[in-house]
Amino acid sequence: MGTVHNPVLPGCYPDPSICRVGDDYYLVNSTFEYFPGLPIFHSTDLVHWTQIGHVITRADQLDYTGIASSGGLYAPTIRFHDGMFWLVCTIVYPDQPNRPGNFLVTATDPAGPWSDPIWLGTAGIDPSIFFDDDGRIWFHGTRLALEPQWHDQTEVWVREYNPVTQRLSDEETVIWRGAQLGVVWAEGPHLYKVDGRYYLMTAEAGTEIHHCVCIMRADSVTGPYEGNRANPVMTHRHLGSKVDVVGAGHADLVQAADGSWWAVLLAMRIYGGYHYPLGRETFLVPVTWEDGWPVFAPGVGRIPPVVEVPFADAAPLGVAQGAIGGVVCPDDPRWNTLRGPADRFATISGTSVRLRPTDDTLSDPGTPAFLGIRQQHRNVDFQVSLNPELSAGQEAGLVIRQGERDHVRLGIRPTAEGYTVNAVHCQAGVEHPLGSAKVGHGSLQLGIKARGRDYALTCTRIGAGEIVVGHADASTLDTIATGGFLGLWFGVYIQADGQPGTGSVSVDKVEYLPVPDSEA
Ligand code: 6LW
Repeated sequence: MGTVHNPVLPGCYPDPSICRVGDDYYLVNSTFEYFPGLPIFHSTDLVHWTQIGHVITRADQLDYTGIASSGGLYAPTIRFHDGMFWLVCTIVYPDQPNRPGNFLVTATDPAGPWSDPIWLGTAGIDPSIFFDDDGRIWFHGTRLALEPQWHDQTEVWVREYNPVTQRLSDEETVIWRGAQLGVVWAEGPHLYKVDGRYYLMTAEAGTEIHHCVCIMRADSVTGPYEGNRANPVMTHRHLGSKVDVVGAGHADLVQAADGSWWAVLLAMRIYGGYHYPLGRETFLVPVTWEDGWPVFAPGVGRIPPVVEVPFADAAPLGVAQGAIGGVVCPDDPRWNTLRGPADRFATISGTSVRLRPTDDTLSDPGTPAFLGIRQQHRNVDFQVSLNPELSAGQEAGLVIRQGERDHVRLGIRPTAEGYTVNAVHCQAGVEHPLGSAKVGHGSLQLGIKARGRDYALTCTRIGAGEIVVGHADASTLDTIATGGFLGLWFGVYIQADGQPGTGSVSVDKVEYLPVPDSEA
């Protein structure tokens, strides 16, 4: 017996999709403007998850140009069919909402490489793909209703996919417009066939506190779909905002080899008031079937904090699935850049990475010299040893990143008397100083000590004590404060005023050290 301590993937891992091949499970999440895009996780028991690769790994695979934060890659679906992995997704260009962004990629090895995209010519979000047992393939997705009855009403459409021509049929059926009158954003559709009946599962009411999971069924893939009287079959919205987990929704179902059923879904852990700096995370819930309908978390009706998986090996106590700790090496798959590969600005030598500025800064929707990892724990020390060799106008250091317009930088700048370190909050695009100190020359260590909402921004010089340069507040950086879809990332960066300049920074050691709640 193995035990999942929810969330199964802590940190910003929203919109999970899952499939099984024999005894192997594969899971994928949205990644928005981050690169590489769409991480693939593998598990043999639903408890222990390891990242094995990414789907979007090549600069020429997708065009991320100009995609503002919280645009980009939304809600993928992964399936296995006919010896191949199929993944459908959308790239969203926030300034071009009608640009058709739905695409299909395939791979024989889920670790990659994945193919170049086949563009399906359809707009809207949250595509999914269903392989019927008669060999037919059905593509489905969500869009704002063409003839809406209310604001933000969406519709789920289905079209047949022809794998020979790699095109969708012109014939389209709208199969769902929401389980309740007035409901917004019926989205994240997935079709399944169970015991000869077609099931449509959707997320509804928006990916915030009212989020929920609904289930419908039909005798034909194109409907008509009948909603379950128990809808929504999973939600936390009736619990109010004073609970530990909110926003349960956007689920995908999988049947285990032993016949048991499970759902992965997103939800948010709140702390420090009604805020969720870690973003939307991936949770696991057991599912049973009664009278031809799925029951989520039977007898409990909400995401259980702990889930027993009968066919899993016992996990070492205290180890959270997918959680990270220790030293983060340059080739670690957790690293992300923005909108393009790191080879534009990073050179790896051994365990060090040298960063040189690009033409972009962290305030631009481009590819600044930034390497980041998700904040996955509310209490954690992120500390980085830097050896700066900066030229005039350059700045290098750590960042707590929500997006271009909202982030906190702890950056070193050269002056006539050596370096100064400055803490700055860029809030809705406006910079506010949080503190500064003189730090002389040479190597130093910068740190973010996250303790709930409070981030202490620290600087330690070799042979000298640690100073706290300033504090930042997580509740000014999460999506409750800023809008958008993302949790926070911690990163290292170098940028310049104007021209990039000739200097650089060597990042010699990066540590991400979760602090147990009892010691925080
Ligand atoms: C995604 C939508 C949603 O496309 O949020 O949770 C959007 N639901 O389904 C971005 O993650």
